[in-house]
Amino acid sequence: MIYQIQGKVVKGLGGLYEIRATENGGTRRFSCRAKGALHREEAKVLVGDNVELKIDDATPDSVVISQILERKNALIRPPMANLDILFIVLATVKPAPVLETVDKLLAIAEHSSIRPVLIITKADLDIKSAEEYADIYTLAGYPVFITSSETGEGIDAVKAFVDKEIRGGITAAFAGASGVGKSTLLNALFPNLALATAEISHKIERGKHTTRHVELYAISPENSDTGYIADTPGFSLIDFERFHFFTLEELFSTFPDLAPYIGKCQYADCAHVGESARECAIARAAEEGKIAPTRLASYRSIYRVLKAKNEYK
Ligand SMILES: Nc1nc2c(ncn2[C@@H]2O[C@H](COP(=O)(O)OP(=O)(O)OP(=O)(O)O)[C@@H](O)[C@H]2O)c(=O)[nH]1
Ligand SMILES: [Mg+2]
Ligand SMILES: [Zn+2]
Repeated sequence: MIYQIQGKVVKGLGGLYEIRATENGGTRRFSCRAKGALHREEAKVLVGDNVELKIDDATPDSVVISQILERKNALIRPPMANLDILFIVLATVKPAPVLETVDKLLAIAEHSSIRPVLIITKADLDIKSAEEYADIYTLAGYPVFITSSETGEGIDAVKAFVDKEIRGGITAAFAGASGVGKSTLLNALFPNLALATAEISHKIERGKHTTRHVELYAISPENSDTGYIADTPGFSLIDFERFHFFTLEELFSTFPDLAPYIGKCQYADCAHVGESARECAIARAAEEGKIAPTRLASYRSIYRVLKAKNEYK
């Protein structure tokens, strides 16, 4: 008999996918490939996808992904679909964060209607920086956790947030640069995971790309209504020149902390990029400490790239 069931892609590696499905009240995992059309770049299966499996129980191993069900959203980095919550992880030092990359991730999450949450790791190495970064993102209106997997600081608070928010099919992911401690923190939250971690390189103070693939973990594996959380490979660059994330016109709406000042600049067509604090309400707000200067700098940097892209077209 040939029949179809639905499941969720929890891992994808070299064209082989792992699917978690619920059948007759129990959960089952399938390892399978996708049908031809779903290998093409524009229609590729992503971790987090809800899919339809075609199963022919006369022939063992004849399970195939026959269809990708409608997506809420899809990201390029980390390559995932249907995210509800994105934990953006940055370390105080080793590696020092690039706030522009953090802000780009935030903007992409906003644009995809994904709830962003910031996690600052390695507070044990530099508590002053931890508080500085926390202030920037608290001011911007985001939830922020300061943690240390070394001392255990903040782990209970993150765990309480996860227990409360990630259930009933909610899907979350940890994202951020290599070496910030994503896998280490996930291990602290869920000791059963036993994910591989590695020291960062001393010479270049960069992570070693220890996690190599995106994998989604069911938080209560025995429960069909579980939430999911993903560990993802670290990345250092989010390239707006090369990839399309959103348009210049959409940029402003991805920085919600700038929104209160819209319409208050001297000129209606103010781009908030080069104007003086006298003319631009957003520049003024940054000077007065109502907006973090680094946030405005990131906005301006993305603006310039998207603007240049528009002119080149
Ligand atoms: N001092 C200190 N070290 C930490 C902390 N969290 C993680 N580390 C260390 O940082 C190094 C990198 O941790 P990982 O968990 O492998 O980092 P990752 O973000 O998963 O890196 P990728 O998988 O490469 O993306 C390891 O040596 C950890 O022990 C922390 O809170 N404090
Ligand atoms: Mg890792
Ligand atoms: Zn302005």
